[in-house]
Amino acid sequence: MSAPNILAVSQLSPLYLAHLNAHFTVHDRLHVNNPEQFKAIAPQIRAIAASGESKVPASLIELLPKLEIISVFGVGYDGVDVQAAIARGAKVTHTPNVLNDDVADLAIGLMLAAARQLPASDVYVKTGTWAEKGPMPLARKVSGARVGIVGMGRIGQAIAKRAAAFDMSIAYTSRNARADVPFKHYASATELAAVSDYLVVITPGGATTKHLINAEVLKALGKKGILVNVARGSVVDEAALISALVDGTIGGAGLDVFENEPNVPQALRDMPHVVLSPHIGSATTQTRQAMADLAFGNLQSHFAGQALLTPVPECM
Ligand code: 8YV
Repeated sequence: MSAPNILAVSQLSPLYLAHLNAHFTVHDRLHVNNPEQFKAIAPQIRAIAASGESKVPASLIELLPKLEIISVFGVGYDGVDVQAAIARGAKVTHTPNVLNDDVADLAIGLMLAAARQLPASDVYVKTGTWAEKGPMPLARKVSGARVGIVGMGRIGQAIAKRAAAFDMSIAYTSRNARADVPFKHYASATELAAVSDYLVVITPGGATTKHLINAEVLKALGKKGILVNVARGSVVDEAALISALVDGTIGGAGLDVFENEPNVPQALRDMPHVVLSPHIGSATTQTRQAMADLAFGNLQSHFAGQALLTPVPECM
């Protein structure tokens, strides 16, 4: 029997692609690169391989009558129309847990970098400004401060664990209060921001959280507050954030995700009190390998007729 045909819908990690190429017939972005050829192969596509940032809309799913599974290399699957997949009889899988540590590490890293002005300090030394002008302006303290976590899922809890080691007081907001965490729950992001020095966003993307962090939340965070986003760019109203940073409504930001990646507004790139990274939350060799193994493992299990390793909750 020939290897199942798989459509890679966006540029995938070479680690994931290596597994796919060894076991399947992979059509890498054929729908974009060669629509004519794609039309011919579409009826034979049995799986989609995607990344956390991929868009898999209903309009694409409808073109694939034999689609059985969408395996996302990433925990977030907000770009996938899960209901359309289910309607087609296809399952969706993702890669939870294996990236919790890395994303939480980066959240703390961005918080420290923004508060302690690490990128500016680096430039200060390397350009000889230290020798020229003397000590740098003072920064803000992280240890013992108040952190508000927007989203208390697996990664939110990993961030809280790290924040606790910094003696931070921890509170959170999420749709429902959790019985299994000891932190104070706030019903809204605005209420949480009002009692936070650092607001860390780690809630899923998608329609329900779009622009959850808006002008009102930023105002509540206040002029000494620092926003950290390691979730999805869509969760923060980027225009409102830029205004808040420009007029001093908030004190600074550490951002790993953006509304229109990989395009980052020039205004954010120009601001000295903003620290940016290019969506690297899970980008370590170890974690990306674990994600590749799990994303592939889901496909392998499916085609072997076994239970999926990590289906998304809607497909459990
Ligand atoms: C990856 C992610 O950046 O897990 C997610 O939801 O966004 C990330 O881990 C992505 O899937 C790799 O392209």
